Amino acid sequence: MIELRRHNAAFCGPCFLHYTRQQVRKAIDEFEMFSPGDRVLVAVSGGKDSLGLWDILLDLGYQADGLYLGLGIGEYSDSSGSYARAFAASRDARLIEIDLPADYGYDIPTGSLAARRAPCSACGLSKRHLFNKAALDGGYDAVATGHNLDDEAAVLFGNVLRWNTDYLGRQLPVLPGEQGFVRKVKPLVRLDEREMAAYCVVRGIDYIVEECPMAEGNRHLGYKEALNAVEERSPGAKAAFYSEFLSKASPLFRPLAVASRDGGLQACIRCGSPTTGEVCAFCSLAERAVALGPTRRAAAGGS
Ligand code: Q46
Ligand code: ZN
Repeated sequence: MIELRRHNAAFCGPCFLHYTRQQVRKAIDEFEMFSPGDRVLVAVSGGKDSLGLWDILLDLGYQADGLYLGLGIGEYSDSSGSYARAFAASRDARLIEIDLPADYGYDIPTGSLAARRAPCSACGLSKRHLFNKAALDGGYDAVATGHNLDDEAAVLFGNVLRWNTDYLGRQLPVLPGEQGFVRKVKPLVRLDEREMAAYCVVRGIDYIVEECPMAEGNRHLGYKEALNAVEERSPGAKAAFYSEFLSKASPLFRPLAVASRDGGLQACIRCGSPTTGEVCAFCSLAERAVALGPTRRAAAGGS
């Protein structure tokens, strides 16, 4: 039996699978993420959330292909790639692969060093650009990521702590496609981490359990712990925090986010992506990382 305290319920295996699929279906319908005929590109990391999401979308009958991005983070990347490939093979599904070191000449540790930003910041920037590019190149209608309720609640918590009104206005389960950006959707916002882990166990999906070694010191881990402590005392508090934000507070912040984006976008002179400057943030990061050269890359712990 799988006990879900926030729903005051317990499920057997088959009922739990039904429950998880229903939660994903509800999120897709409620936020109009995509329609049955749309082609969806699922960003897979080899972890429980993204592989579980891909599995659910395939079972719900969606046209979902996977996209794996090799980040060049040592053994973690080698291992996570194997899980993604094994899953794709087991479902006879299409997996597109991009390798940051082989295809773009740098890895995340080097990117972080070059940009003088935390690894997760250089990583997030690279992922956003390459997911979007792959989706545009492949003619996909949407990019789906495995962000779950815990992820979204932690990001929300961080944004509220600093009253980042711009980010609060943009923190939505769906970001519409516009001006060279493909629609981005998060179909797992109604499911938490524990539920996704249980889903993979019940379905027999092998996933990488180790966390990315670069995540250490990531502020969101602390926010998750804080929210888990609240959830422990008040089951359901985390889901309420996030869902009530979407229904009651998010509309108030949206105009602020729109205003901050009205800076006028133009095409990056290197890659053609929409950007506010001449060269987009990705191209500028890649240039600086490649310029560090192999010696610095090795020193940074990359490949
Ligand atoms: S992969 Fe990349 Fe995450 Fe690793 S470097 Fe940070 S953002 S922690 S989801
Ligand atoms: Zn560019």
